[in-house]
Amino acid sequence: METKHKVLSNWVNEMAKMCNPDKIIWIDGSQAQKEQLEKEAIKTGELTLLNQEKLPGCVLHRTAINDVARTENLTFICTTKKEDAGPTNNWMSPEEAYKKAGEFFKNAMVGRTMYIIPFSMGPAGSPFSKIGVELTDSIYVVLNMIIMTRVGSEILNFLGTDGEFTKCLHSKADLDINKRLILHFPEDNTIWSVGSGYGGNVLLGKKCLALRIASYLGRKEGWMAEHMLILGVEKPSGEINYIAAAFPSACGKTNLAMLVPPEGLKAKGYKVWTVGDDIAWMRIKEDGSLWAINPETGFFGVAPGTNSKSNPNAVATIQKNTIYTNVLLKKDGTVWWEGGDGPVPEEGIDWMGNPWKPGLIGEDGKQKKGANPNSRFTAPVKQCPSISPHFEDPEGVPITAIVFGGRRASVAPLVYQSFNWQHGVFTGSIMASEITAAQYGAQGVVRRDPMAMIPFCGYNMADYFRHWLEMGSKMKNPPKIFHVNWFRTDDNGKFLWPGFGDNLRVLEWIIARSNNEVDAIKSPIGYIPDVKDLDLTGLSLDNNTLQKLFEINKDEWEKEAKDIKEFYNKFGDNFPEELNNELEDLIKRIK
Ligand code: OXD
Ligand code: MN
Repeated sequence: METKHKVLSNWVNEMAKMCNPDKIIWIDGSQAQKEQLEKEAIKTGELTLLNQEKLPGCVLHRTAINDVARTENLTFICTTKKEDAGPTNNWMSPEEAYKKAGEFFKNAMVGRTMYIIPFSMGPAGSPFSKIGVELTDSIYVVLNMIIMTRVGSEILNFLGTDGEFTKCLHSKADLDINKRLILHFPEDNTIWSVGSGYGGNVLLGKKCLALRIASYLGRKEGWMAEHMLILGVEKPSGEINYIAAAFPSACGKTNLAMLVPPEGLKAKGYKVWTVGDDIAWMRIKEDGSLWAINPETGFFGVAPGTNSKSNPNAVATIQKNTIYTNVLLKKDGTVWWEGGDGPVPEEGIDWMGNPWKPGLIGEDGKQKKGANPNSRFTAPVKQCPSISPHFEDPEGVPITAIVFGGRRASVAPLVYQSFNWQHGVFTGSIMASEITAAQYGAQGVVRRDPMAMIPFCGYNMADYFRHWLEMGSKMKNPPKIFHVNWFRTDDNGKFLWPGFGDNLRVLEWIIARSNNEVDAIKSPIGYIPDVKDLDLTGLSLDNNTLQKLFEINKDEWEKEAKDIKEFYNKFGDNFPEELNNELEDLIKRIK
């Protein structure tokens, strides 16, 4: 395979000269080539073939022990001017970044093969889509990209002789954390990632292109790249409303995207359709509405906690053609993770490759986990039983409502609606999520994470907020904006709301509000439901619980407003005045 695209072939030659691979292979997207690569990776131990009777087409991969999550401290936005990266991103000058990483890339592929992966985010030919080419020395990356994106010769054909593409360079190099860098050059439409083998750092179509670079392009070109799931809620009448929702990592995006209606709503005739679980690209169409696609073709989901109760659609999706990363390997060649289905296995090989049994104590005095808490499955979207018939639609789906959310034990009620678009942008900009003791140790610590984009915005977030405001003013029918909190607790730390499938009860109200079908109560922070308008059949929530779910506590909100002000102050003069005004108005209303 070759290309007549001059810029592409020159760039490939230049990168090959620097990385010095023994061989170069173009990924053509064929089944035969994929199988060949799988075989090779199984031979070298990069992959382990799982029980093919029980898990056909499935393999297991273990990353290096110090390489199991995104490394935000080693992730940089490299713009000429520092202020273009803004106060929430790490910044490095392009000159320094190319030089520093260039040293790590030099001869990094000696004795290895460089794979060239042409890929498209979004259906090729759709007005939404963007093309990238990733160079990598990892078969694991190639096989993941084949699931997560549209890969192969077709994409090269589509690119033609002079099409635009994002230049993505990756090398594992020697997986040394001291020589690891994840660099974004939005001005050059380029990504360089070196020294890591972990998904979020190396599947460059995902967080790096589809969020960081795409958010930059979106602002320039007048569209939006967001950290959002997309789902369709089909009403008994057959009408489908699409919702795009942003939550920080580990707040249940994949579970919500694949929601199974609870008995009561199922009996009413509700169905839920999955369009995407992580990323939404959104454009304003001629009809003055916002339309969205999921640019990916796979799920890169967190395994622990995924089971037939929490997410039956995910469990069904990952029974075949799935790459498992850092999970426990069972004796029968199948896999398991904490919070997974079935009994805890009596023995197995843990995510680090060591013999494991329940109750083993690690060096830190804690019980050793069989699977890494951030272990993952990579599986094709098409295998999901709830996949939307519009998943591949090049036109996307029309968005009725945008939902923001976080994990808050207090402060935020179950659901509220913003007063208008500008107030909705404010609502997104004040998003926050609590770090739980179980996860990170510092219980109650709140991290501000506007629109869940703190780790993923490729430019100054003050400009990002302005872009959101401008998008709203360009729309005739902007989506209505809501905020939800599934995680409010009682005084004993017990969740007040059942969550999971029952979240559809809240989505039902959101859709009714968006279509002006139901009234609401005006509160200082937004519109909240009259409880009689929520379908709670089959739930046994007492009055006290309901009251607590919707409580807006003056002291808590005054403290919150102070914290928001401090966060806003980081941005300096560049910050949109509209949002400062919204904050002042909020302070007045809660008084
Ligand atoms: C992800 C994340 O992997 O948000 O999707 O960390
Ligand atoms: Mn994510």
